[in-house]
Amino acid sequence: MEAAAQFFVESPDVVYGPEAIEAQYEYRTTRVSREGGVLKVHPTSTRFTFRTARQVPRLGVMLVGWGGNNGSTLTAAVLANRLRLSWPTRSGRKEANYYGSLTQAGTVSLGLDAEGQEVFVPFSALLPMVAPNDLVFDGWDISSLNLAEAMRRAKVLDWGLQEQLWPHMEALRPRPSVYIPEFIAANQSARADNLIPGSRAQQLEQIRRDIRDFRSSAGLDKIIVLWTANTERFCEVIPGLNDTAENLLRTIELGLEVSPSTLFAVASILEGCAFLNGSPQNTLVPGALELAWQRRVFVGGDDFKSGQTKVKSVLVDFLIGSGLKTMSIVSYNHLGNNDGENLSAPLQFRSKEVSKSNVVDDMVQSNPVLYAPGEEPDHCVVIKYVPYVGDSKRAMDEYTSELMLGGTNTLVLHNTCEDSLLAAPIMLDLALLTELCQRVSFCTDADPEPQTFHPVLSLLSFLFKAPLVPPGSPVVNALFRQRSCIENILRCAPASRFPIQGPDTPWLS
Ligand code: NAI
Ligand code: DG6
Repeated sequence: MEAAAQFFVESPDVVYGPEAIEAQYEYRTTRVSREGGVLKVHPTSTRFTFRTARQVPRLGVMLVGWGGNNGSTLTAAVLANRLRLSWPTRSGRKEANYYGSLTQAGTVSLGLDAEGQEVFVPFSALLPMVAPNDLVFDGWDISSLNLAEAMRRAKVLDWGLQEQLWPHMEALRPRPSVYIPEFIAANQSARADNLIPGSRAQQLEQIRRDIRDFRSSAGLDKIIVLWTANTERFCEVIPGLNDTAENLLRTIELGLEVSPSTLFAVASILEGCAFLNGSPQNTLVPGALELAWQRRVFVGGDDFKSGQTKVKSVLVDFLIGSGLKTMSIVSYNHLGNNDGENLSAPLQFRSKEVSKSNVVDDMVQSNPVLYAPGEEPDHCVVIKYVPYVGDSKRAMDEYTSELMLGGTNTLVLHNTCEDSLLAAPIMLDLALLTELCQRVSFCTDADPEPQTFHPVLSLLSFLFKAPLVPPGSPVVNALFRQRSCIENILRCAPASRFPIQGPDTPWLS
């Protein structure tokens, strides 16, 4: 097995032009209708032309919560890779890498070679993508610590790596941010010393100025804004307040209730920058989604899918897919980082509980042989704050399933890892894939007008616990169906000869 860096498709259906790759693709699927109690399956076929601009932009990523564990760890990871750092540890020398990143460390099979051996390429080789080492970071935090101090506070990285990174991170300082105490836990107030003053409308304007300032001072072509700040409580969706774009903008103008994360989402959309939400709260209220639709700006969310949920979205898919009836899922976590402290408050825990609990719905609904309408497994989520363990999160899960003839099967998992080292590569993939999606357009024979993907980027579902999808589209939680979605679109854009399979195409709607 080898991982080649570059490949070309030799086919009349794929044209490599100087500016774009154009690929014809025949997408075959089926539609099902119900007629008199009989299911009728109708094969359908649509001919697509995909166009992917080849010019990779200079990309800036603005992190909201830059000085947190995730923000400082991602910045450190990119610097460590760019500088090719290595450092001693008690188990030997370690070198910087991008393990955990689907685009950088995941591969896809191109097919068989003349010897019958499978040939693999990294995901990042399928289409021209921004190289992670070229990303430029900036961001906001309510805490004024510079990124070197933030890295030390996070206690995620080995000391030898921190020492080498210190001079490079010291000059990076988060911009002041919006602090509205009732949205995050009261235990966060002590770090809120770096704030944007003024009314909500003035704060919105300041965020927009920050984005423009970063764009011009760093000479960027594009910026993506990623929320990796503390989990907020859910906000109520209220007609007249945040249900439409117009109402949401008026709410901000009048200084009525809006969460900091929604304020950032609105600012990003108004600046034409994609906005991604890595926390569980409902930042992208209907008004924000409508604004994204009106401005044709990509948004994605919610809540990075890093460890426990990733395993869950594989294991339950396997159990139910094997015909076993999973009836109880109990997920217990403890962690000791600042995220854990924030989640020790009931309203912030509730946001996380919701996003961690709805992750098997599609698998249950896919099997009416096992589950009656409305029937679902018990699903319990517990999170406890234990300061001593720091960023090393412990996740324990118990899955109990019914076997044939009254038997039961109980599986127990224990998972320990540095939470931020799982989250940082996911943040990287989110930025790189979102940027790539901005360069892809397509048309069909029936509708030759070029279109882009729907502004709600459901293609990113693999990376989120509670994926946002376009209205009316099904939510897919099963991990490998989500992975197929990304793989398929990356395959069909450059290479019509590859088979495309798997779930329907909400990314096209
Ligand atoms: P953290 O608590 O270390 O960092 C959050 C940062 O946000 C802090 O530096 C805080 O000062 C800052 N902050 C809070 N409110 C802010 C605001 N309004 N504007 C700007 N900055 C603000 O947390 P961590 O571990 O970095 O996690 C960040 C978020 O990602 C949390 O919501 C967490 O639940 C979520 N998440 C983390 C995962 C992981 O594996 N680490 C996985 C899934 C989600
Ligand atoms: C406790 O669960 C803290 C959370 O922020 C999680 O660490 C995070 O959401 C990751 O969750 P999961 O289920 O993707 O590992």
